[in-house]
Amino acid sequence: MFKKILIANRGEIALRVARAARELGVRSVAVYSDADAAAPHVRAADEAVRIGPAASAESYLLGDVIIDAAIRSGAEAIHPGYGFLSEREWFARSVREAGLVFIGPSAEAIAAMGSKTAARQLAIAHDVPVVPGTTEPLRDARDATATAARFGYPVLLKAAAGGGGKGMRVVRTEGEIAGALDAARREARNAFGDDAIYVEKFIEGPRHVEIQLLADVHGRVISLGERECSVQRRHQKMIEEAPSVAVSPDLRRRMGDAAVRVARAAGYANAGTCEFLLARDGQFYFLEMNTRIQVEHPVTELVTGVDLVRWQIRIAAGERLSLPDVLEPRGWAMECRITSEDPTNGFLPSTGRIESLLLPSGPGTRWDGGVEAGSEVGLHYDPLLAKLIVWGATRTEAVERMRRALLELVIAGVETSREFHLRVLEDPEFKRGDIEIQWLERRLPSLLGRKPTRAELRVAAIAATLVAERERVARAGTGAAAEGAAPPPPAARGASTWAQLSRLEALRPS
Ligand code: MV4
Repeated sequence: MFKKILIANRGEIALRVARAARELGVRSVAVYSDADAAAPHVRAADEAVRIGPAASAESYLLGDVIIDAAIRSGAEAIHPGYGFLSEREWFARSVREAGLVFIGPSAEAIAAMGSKTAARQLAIAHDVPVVPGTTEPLRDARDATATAARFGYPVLLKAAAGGGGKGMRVVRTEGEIAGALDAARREARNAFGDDAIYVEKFIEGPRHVEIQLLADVHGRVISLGERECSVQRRHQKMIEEAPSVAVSPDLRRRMGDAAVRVARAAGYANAGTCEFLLARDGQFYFLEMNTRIQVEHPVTELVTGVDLVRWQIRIAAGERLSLPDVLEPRGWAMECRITSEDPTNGFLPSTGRIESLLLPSGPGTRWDGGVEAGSEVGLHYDPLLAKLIVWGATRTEAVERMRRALLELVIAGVETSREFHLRVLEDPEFKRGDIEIQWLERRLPSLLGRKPTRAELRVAAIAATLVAERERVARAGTGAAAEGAAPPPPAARGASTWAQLSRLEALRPS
């Protein structure tokens, strides 16, 4: 085992890796930008190295500076977390060439999965189902028209270098295809510097189901089952769970076997995830492989009892997987991503200081967070503040437990997704597990427009009365002063309007 590793990341995932390292008796080195000098991940590690100013491009994305920090601190390996340098082929190669171990797959495996068309070809060659379509880039609009006619509308134009939905266009009629091809090319060129576009049949209303894999460097690959990630908005997942209501033990085995074949074909080692579309008819299609630990890995940990990050480090150190081939999920796990975004304002990022933070705890409750009271939330990094993960014996228990845990959570100072999550948990379709990749966006108006309940109005009325009373006392105080009555301060004026409105609401007959 390593004596010391460097964590090339920040926030909750840096803390997650530091915890795994400590449990293994491995020392950890954090890196930080000027914005993160006082961040929790810096204190969670045994040592910390400053790598640059706040901007990611001048700190967390500087591979050479990070490798240099690893060498100087005597670390033997680098854990990249997710995002930042985690899926950069050149970084994995540079780490290896510096005589260090990259805690992740080889540069070659990252490259093999980086091209979506190459990954598709690899899947096809190993009998893994992919969506009907091509793997050759389109030449021009004429080629696109002929190819689309072959598969039938609707079709989806996708960037070969793609991922994350960039350079993707749905085409429903022949008349739209030339314009869509131009638009997809432009977007792909800007995003990836590569404007190659190919065609797939468009699958309507599928679920996004992914398979978690672990592979050691001795050629053993195992599946840890699926995660259901359909609750997403603009390719940002909001809630994930394991298992999926749509996956039977037989389907789990078939999807797991398919994912294992893809990983073997790529010579894959370490933790990885194969993404699939699961169509309404039960057909599944391989989309792409993510060559990193993912944000939502804890739901798999809670239903399998396997510590994925600990295994990442053990695998990188050359250990053999000592887990069974088949790991049936036990119970149900669910994760809500707590972000500093304001759902009532188009999910606009919210900034400021976290004034207070009260964390949920109790049975089946896990908090993977990267912030604390006093943390400044800016615009330099991803808005993910923390993940709230729960376990229950059944899906219903997990939903009830998540609701309870979200009610315990208090974050003051920045807007967060907390209340939005509470609303999703009350949705009858969500409660039934009746979700697919377009569900959240279709449901947004009803989720955001929902009227407060009687109980919520009652709480608001009680709070309003307390605020009004405090204002009355404050006014009595200023009235006694020599200057005469001053208007209440702006904050109090705002509170007073709110107080009046909520009192009126609460007094309205039901
Ligand atoms: C699709 C699809 C429907 N049909 N391919 C989105 C990003 C990339 N990973 C692939 N994506 C999709 N590919 C076919 N042939 C729908 C999506 C898609 C999607 C997939 C997974 C999770 C969320 C999504 C949201 C919108 C579209």
